[in-house]
Amino acid sequence: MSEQQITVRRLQDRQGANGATAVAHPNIALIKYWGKRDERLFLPWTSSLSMTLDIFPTTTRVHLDAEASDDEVTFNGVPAAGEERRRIAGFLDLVRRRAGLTHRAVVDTRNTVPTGAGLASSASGFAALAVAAAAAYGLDLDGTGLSRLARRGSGSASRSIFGGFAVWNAGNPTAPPAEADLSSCAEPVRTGDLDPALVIAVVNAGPKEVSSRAAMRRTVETSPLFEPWAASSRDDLTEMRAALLRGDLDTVGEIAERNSLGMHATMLGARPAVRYLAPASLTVLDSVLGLRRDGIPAYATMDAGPNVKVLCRRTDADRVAEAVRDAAAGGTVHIAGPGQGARLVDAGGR
Ligand code: 2P0
Repeated sequence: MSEQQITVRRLQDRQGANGATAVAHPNIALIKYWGKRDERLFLPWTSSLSMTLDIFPTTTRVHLDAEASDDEVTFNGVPAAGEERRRIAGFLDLVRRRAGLTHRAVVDTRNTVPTGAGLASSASGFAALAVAAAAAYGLDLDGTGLSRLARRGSGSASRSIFGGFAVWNAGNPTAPPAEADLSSCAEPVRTGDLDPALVIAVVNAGPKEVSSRAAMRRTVETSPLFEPWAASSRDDLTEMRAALLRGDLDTVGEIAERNSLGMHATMLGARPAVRYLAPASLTVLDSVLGLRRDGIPAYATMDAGPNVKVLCRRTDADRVAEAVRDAAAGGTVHIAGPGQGARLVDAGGR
């Protein structure tokens, strides 16, 4: 038996198995992540802040296979191929290097969120994969370590390691990459009394034409609006943290709305422009203004897709959902509250 096989056997004995299963939820950013300063290490230009949702979980099982010559990845039972598969295998290589193992893995992911529609499927996906792979390969990581690891799969996944509200720190932009790598991870955000809901209007669940990764790269490289937005986003974060702490949902919503519209402005300024806003998105944005005119505090945020998420009080969520459903004619509407962070649900070997 090789030294590596002995190591894996030791892990198996410790866990009683050679696999682990994790669940993670998507998050919606209220202060957006848009733009990397280091693409290899997934270091962002600015810090971001999000709410982890209690809907659309991803469940991922990672199982080591000593005999396999390659990783085997399935999404909702369908074998993954191309870029999707390459991203997972690259992430597993990172975990293997840290664990000092070369065993391939069988990865089975079940996603309940429409993939590639700007609904953060990569956040829940890589958060669940980080937690399951770290356990399966025997890495002993706390929340900070898991967040740092999840970031290397997809930036926004660093935030889904934590429940409720989380901030992903950009890390010191002048520090050498290895040092910034350590400081760029998420942490929970303290809040005052809040009972928030996010009403999600899915106006189009199909995959987008330009991936968020390509869109943010183009924005950073070509949009004259990027730097001013990044500077104002740093101020937005400071103000939002204060508003969260005093339980001031209206100010949180106002900041979230301007931060998101500003992010979309940076994309519209890119050359060529990236435009995720669709006619139906604008109709939903109008309905949010209408709600506010009627005295219902509701604030919109949008990601790399045409769908609109509306922050409001839990007690207003049904009324907001009704207005948004009328506006998003033909679309679907979901109500989410704050959800739990990523966690292991079973380290068994089935
Ligand atoms: C966010 N988005 O903060 C922002 C707002 C989209 C708009 O994080 O390249 O899939 O894998 O790090 O995390 C989407 O980008 O990008 C995203 P990568 P990711 O939620």
